[in-house]
Amino acid sequence: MEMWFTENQTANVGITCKTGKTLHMEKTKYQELALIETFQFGRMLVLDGTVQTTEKDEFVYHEMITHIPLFTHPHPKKVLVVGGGDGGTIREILKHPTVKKAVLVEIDERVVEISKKYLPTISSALDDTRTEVLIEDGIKYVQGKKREFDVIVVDSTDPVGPAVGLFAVDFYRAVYEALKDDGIFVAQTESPFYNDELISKTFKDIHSVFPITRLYHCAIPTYPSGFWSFTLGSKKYDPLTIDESNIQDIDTKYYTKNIHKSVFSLPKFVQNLID
Ligand code: AG3
Repeated sequence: MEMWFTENQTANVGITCKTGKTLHMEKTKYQELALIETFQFGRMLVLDGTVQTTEKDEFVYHEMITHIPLFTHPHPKKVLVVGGGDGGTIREILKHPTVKKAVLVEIDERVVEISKKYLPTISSALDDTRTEVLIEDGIKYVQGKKREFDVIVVDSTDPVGPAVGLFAVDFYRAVYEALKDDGIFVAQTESPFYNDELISKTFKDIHSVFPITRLYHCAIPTYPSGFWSFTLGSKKYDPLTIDESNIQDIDTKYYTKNIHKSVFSLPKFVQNLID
């Protein structure tokens, strides 16, 4: 018998993948967690029915949420990830030789544990000596910090359930305070096709806090519409005016020196969301 998994991405559209074994399934304190094998994308982490990451396409998201801010900052040393319990963002952060410390604050310890067990290629850097994993509410954690981080990455789920507070202007203000005077913030901000209002509002909110605000995009086959956005807020450095020849060569599959700036060239309907 063939088995298929479907995520309903909107009320009218879904993505369906042929599946092998279900390796794990549980209801954690915060959400339904599933780890399933798919034929097309390898192992897939699903939270509350939504695809979080897969072995085959995770590189796009994790590289793009990381290397755009970290190569915009000339010398990132201390980096915070809010969410991202699978560890993919931490793995990319630790490819930067300047980074001395990467703190991961994940609310759901089961995401970390299950990722370590079933997604070794993604979670590999969670045990690195430069990584500190804290199981707590990222919003509360950030509220207590002042001028501590060079870069803060918000690697959240969709803006429902535990992640709602991560898409709020109060949170962006707290992030601003937690960053050093030349700090940079980035958040995943969903699909321009399906989340247009969210993108407009988030951009406006982030821009009300950070003097430099930029939206960029990438292609992720397993996320809704396959076309994804990130919003960057910066106190000082502008990703569009850096000298790309200073970007060191690191091992990537999506990110390149040339796309560092080109991903900020937006299709007209996306540009319209933020004008
Ligand atoms: N966080 C963003 C996942 C959003 C996907 N949404 C959806 N499938 N409806 C990914 C976490 C990876 N570290």
